Amino acid sequence: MNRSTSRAHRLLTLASALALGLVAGVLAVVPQSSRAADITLTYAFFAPAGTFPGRQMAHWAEQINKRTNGKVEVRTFPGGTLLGAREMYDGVSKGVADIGLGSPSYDPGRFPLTSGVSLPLGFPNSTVASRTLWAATKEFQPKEYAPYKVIAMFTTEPGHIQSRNPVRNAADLKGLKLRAAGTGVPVLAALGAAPVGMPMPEVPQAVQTGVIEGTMTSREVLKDFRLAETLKFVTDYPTVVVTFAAVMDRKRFERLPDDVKKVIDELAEEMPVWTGQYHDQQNVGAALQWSKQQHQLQVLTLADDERARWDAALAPMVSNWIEEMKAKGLPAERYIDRVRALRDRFARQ
Ligand code: 3IO
Repeated sequence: MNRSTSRAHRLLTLASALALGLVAGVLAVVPQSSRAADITLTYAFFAPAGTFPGRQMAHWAEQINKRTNGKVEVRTFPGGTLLGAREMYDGVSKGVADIGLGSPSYDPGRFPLTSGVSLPLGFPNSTVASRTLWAATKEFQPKEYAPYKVIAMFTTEPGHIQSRNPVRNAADLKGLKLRAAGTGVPVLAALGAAPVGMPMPEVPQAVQTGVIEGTMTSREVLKDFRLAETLKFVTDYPTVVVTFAAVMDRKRFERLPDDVKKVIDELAEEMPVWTGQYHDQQNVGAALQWSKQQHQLQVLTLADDERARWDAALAPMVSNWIEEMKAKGLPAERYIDRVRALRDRFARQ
């Protein structure tokens, strides 16, 4: 290369660098994240953002934005700021929010078939129960979701009694005012307690004011709702899961472009595992560790004969549920058979 071509080359390099710089500058002025999205979806949840269903919501919002290259933006409304637990599904139907994350367990009358997943069936964890819930919902297409497009499903781990005073046997439990959701209410009744049904966000105040002596649900609430400050005992007896379903109004979903629908379907397949694994592998463990270290939480084990009596007390719940649902014309027996088979399949994986 002689001197003049070398100079020309340098000039060219400078020119292209400037041109690149200009392009980069324009891109920097309009970064992906702030580029006006074509579609904005509002997403409501009844409990705080830091809880595991709230983290699921944030993950979904981030992923849909990423996988549509910024075409879809989600505005999240956690903590019941747009819709509370009791109004979630009606709120979505009325168009208050495009997406609502609610708990079918809170309203078993409205979601009868889904309540079968929340029977005492011995799920080992949230991941297995979440995958079972989603697979059974796809197979049975329950009528209870007819007005909706289900975009994510998952469950808690099986609930545990978390109480102010130790619960080691039926005598400790007798008449005890404990809060639960959905099928947790008949579970506690069968064990001799005095169950009170209420949504999770109302629990901390109900504990503080002494309206309840404890709650039965997944154990991460000890930290995520700071319940371990008052509830110092967990009974090591896993009971029933609480279900969650995030839905869109079906007609609203149908109006979305095909490429966006495809991403929503793809994410629906991933959310049970993503949420179950976060809850099982990080969330619950961290909460138990914090509660033990910061608040002297004690885990109480049931004696073998006591455990056998509790199991026996809960055993009729499944056959009672089947009779009740059959009377409503629902395929209850087939549903439970499939739920058990799916549970066993996912537990082996
Ligand atoms: C729950 C609901 C919202 C936020 C965190 C949560 N952890 C467990 C639940 C389950 C539940 O709704 C319940 O009432 O037991």
